[in-house]
Amino acid sequence: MGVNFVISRPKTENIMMTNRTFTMIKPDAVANGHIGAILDMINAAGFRIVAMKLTQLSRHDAGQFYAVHSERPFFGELVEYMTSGPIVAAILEKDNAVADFRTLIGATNPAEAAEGTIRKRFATSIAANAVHGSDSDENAALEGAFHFSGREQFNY
Ligand code: IDP
Ligand code: MG
Repeated sequence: MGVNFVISRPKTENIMMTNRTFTMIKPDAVANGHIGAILDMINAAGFRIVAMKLTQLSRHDAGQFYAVHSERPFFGELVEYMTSGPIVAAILEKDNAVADFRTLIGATNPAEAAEGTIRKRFATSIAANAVHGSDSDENAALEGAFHFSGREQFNY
């Protein structure tokens, strides 16, 4: 009566999880050779990497990803910058992931970022601020799904 062929999938897509956030290591930090140091800080803070890739945003991608900022005066600069070179996109897992990751990265403006944060250490300006971190569980799910299929997200 036919064959039941079932692929075991690591995760169901589009389920909002409170223990996941989405990050990008931005073009300045990649170009300056800081991928390894930033991933070390992420691991040391207790986050597990459940999806990751080196990629580059097209202007269309960046416009979509940052659509919420399209009316802001810095939008053009932001799209230019975010498309200027490769980025590392990743989904991270930890209890309270969104809030804890925002604490780890520090304030948007590196001049205001706390000591010991990723932006304090690696950001070069308010635009080139080394890393992205989702601001809510809903956006974490949307941003993760923007970059990764369900099959690219792991549980381990
Ligand atoms: P966030 O990344 O800390 O959440 P947002 O306000 O969401 O900060 O802004 C998104 C990104 O836009 C920032 O990370 C930064 O790269 C860029 N950005 C924010 N404010 C400015 C600005 O005043 N000038 C230039 N770029 C900015
Ligand atoms: Mg934001």
